[in-house]
Amino acid sequence: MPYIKIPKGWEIPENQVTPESDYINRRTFIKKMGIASIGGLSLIGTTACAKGKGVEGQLEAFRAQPLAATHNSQFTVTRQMTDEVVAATYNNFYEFTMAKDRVWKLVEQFETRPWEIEISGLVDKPMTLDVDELIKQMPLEERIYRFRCVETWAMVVPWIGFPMKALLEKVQPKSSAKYVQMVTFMNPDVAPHQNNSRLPWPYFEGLTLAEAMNDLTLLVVGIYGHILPPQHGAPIRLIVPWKYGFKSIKSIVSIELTDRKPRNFWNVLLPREYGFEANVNPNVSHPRWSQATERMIGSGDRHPTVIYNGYADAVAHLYQ
Ligand SMILES: Nc1nc2c(c(=O)[nH]1)N[C@H]1C(S)=C(S)[C@@H](COP(=O)(O)O)O[C@H]1N2
Ligand SMILES: [Mo]
Repeated sequence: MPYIKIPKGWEIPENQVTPESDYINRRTFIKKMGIASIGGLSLIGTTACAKGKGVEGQLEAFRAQPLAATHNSQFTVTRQMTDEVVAATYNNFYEFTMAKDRVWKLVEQFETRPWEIEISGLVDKPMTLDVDELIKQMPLEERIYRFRCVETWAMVVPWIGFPMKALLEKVQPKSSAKYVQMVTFMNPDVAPHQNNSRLPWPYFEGLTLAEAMNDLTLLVVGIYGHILPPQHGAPIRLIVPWKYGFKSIKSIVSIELTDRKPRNFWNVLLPREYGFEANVNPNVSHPRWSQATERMIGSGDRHPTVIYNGYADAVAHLYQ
């Protein structure tokens, strides 16, 4: 099992128990002052100068790398699709920054190829695969899914990926496997916020094996018809559309089958605010956000939150 640093209770003083974002804002501010005084300026400078083209210029390079995938019309939603630029400039990727509108810039020096992903633990056929080899072997589908963050914003985007089930069948879980633990890359040289040692990097998440085997659970390698831009968690990330966004771990390097319930990043940081299951539910408020309604990014339209984010038919049986 990859090494995961669990912060002690005293490392998370009560007065820092604020948002998914506010918790880290204060620290980011302190960190920035630190960077300015120790010569991290070159890092910031490179980003600003070399890439003056804006997000459209950045996305051009990805549109030039289309991914062939079968559109699966079973997963169309009635809501309006989120604009690509809106989705690409409003991201949670705390390894880089807490500021949603700055992630797309900070990821420009994040190299997502070559990239290996290790599948290990309670499986008959453990393997380590190059992500592009994996993509070639897998049946790629495009699915339009609703996506809902616990901060109450929502979007509708066309993901390209393959059911996690297809990968798990390849490695053949042993009958003792009950859970799947996933871990994100660790590289503080390119992901500056990973220098914040108060956070239990690298990011980690988990699912029950039944959740991982559900048909909705996707390993995503593309969006809007092309390979995934780094801000969305390139080269490969999870999407579990009936759960709050923090479950959908980005830039995965390790998938491990276990017989013990995995920990998850936000639950370790703030156990009274973030659980393991984290299913979208309008009737269960987060301590700081009512979950009764959600706001579509881009349009700003508000809608009532739907149980399991609208996917009850596919997943409600998992929680009887
Ligand atoms: N490794 C990693 N995965 C992550 C996060 C993160 O900070 N690091 N943020 C999560 C949260 S809170 C959300 S809402 C979604 C955001 O995905 P998007 O930026 O593609 O919309 O990614 C999730 N996966
Ligand atoms: Mo989120």
